[in-house]
Amino acid sequence: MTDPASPDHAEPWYLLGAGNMGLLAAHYLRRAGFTVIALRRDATPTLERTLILPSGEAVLLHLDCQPIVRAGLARERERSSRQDPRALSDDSTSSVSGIPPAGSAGLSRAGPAPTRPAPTIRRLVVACKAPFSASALAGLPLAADATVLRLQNGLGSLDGLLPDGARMIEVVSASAVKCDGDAHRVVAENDTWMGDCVAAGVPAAGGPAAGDPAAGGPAAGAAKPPPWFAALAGHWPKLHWPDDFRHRQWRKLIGNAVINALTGLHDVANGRVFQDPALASEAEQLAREADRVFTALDPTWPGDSLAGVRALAEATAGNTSSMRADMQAGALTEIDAINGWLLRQADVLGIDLPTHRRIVAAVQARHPEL
Ligand code: KPL
Repeated sequence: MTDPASPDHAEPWYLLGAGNMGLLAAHYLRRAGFTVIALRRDATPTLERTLILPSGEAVLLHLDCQPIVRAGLARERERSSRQDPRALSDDSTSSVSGIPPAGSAGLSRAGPAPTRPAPTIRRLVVACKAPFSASALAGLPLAADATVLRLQNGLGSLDGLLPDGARMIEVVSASAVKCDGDAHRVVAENDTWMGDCVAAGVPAAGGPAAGDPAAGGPAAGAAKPPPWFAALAGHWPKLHWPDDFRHRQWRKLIGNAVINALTGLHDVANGRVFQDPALASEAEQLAREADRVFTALDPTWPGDSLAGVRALAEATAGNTSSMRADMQAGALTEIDAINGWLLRQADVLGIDLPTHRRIVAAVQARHPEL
């Protein structure tokens, strides 16, 4: 099924954000025969990470790295090197700005200057945390028709950041990977869904228009999976390309909008959200408000998401949500891409979301100074 010699395998995948989920994606891509290159801010030539699979098997991931060189800078360096070969060995790129904090997105702070011109990136996995997307992507030498897999919580974090002709594929995963000492432990290998990015309010697959095209972002993409998908699905357990992708994505967003925000703010495990009557009541309001937005965007949205959120909280009862972990670490959270995205939709639709407004303000009030 997988033919690593096929032309489709010749094009490497670049990885932006070698954290837990990025490494899991890299592992599946590698297993499917694709080359994966980690993008780095420094000149580290290779990245070695251990991934522990649910079976207990430890996989040593050895990824080649590519230093990030801004598109304009890459052209400039190429031009100067033609005029003066010494130009490629100078140190000027160490002042490149917009670098996510070390460790936050699996990227390091700027180091010595890269010495090769940057290749054009045609396939990219964006797995850095949502708030770092703009700085991580700024000036990357992306091909005009690049394929980008967005493996991040929340929605809209890449809006306006990709070339107009890029194909952005959203990845929604119920799998979970945790840091375990120096290793990355896959604690749950659950369903993962992929689908083309469709702007909110735009019909997903040629259906009637619903609501207002509120979010901006790329227009509805092709509904069919790209050619490489079948090869990848043979090696990425429970990977699907569903027809109702958008609803699955929205269900995940509601789960995050309720559980992450409440567990982060109150510093509790996921299960506590429905055990504590005050939190349970907040959860109910958050879910109800989110349902109003999704129903306005798409009248076929079933609404009544609370039961699903409760089931998710119970299934992950002992977990520390990613937002709680961020807040414990004093890091920036993904609140803007999750609840903030809902607020932006609601704004355009003329809907008030008082509980989301309050919770976004409360979480942001705890953000570190930038
Ligand atoms: O996706 C999650 C997260 O923590 O980001 C949940 C589902 C809430 C599990 O903790």
